[in-house]
Amino acid sequence: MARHLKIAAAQLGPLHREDSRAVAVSRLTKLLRDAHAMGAKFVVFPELALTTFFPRWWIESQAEVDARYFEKSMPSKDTQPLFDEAKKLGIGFYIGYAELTPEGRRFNTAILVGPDGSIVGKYRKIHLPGHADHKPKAAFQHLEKNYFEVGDLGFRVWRYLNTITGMLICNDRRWPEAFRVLALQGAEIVALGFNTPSENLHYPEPPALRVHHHLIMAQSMAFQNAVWLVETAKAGFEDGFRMFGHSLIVAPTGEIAAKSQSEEDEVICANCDIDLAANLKKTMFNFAAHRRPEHYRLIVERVGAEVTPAN
Ligand code: ING
Repeated sequence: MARHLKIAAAQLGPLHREDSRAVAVSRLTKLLRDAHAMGAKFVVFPELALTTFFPRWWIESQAEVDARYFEKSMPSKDTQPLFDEAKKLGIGFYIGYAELTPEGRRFNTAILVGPDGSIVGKYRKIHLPGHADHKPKAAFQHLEKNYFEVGDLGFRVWRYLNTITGMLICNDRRWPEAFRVLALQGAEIVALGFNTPSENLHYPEPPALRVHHHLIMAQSMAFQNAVWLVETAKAGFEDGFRMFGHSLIVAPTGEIAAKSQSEEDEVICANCDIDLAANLKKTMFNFAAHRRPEHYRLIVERVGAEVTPAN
């Protein structure tokens, strides 16, 4: 009998600089109830789901950044209502937030919360895009390298809701190695929240092309690693800066099982057959039978590309 898990991607529309935690939490809680009404048992919220995407702003004062955008504890009095509602409904969830540790370290973090409200696992974003310096001439900043440290917890999976579930965040979806490390640990589900600007910071890239990239990456990463991939956007115009939606639930076959239609608060849901990947993992993507790591050494040893031709 194949295992099924009803999974929802709970997409958030814009959060503006002035929006309080309470506003964010009340919208997240409503999305949780909507997902529950659809029968979902696992809900994936976006990256940095409690605040606006603040890395688009250069903020001189670290104290201001910490006070306005980082969580000193999780849950806190502001976020406890979300944990309480999830426990009452018996729903597990993934949520992304900016983490300030007691030691004063800062990460772009995501957690897996069980249906009993306990924190099962934590992931700290490893692929930080953008830049660390202020670019005053740019239309907007992308300062994740300035505000966050590279994650120090690695790419891990957890036993979760009778599945093996791993976590990633946003830019990680552009790096095949991240998915492969999870798949090599037996991942059956990958949960990934994202905030992706519709405009490119560096050159005039057609917005439709950015969405095309998002869609082909999700389908190929899910298929090549035979995992269910749930990617949830925070979207819409945040203080005038647009981010795209296209939240997705992608099957291990690479087919899109559900996709959001708006750039607002929106829940999409799919009844995922967790054993759908069984045949793929036994044949086409039977890693043990087909992979040849002895020929992959450059992937680990070399960081940037270097021209080293055989002739
Ligand atoms: N956002 C974007 C992302 O990787 C980005 C940043 C967009 C980088 C397009 C490169 C190209 O989807 C986050 N938050 O990583």
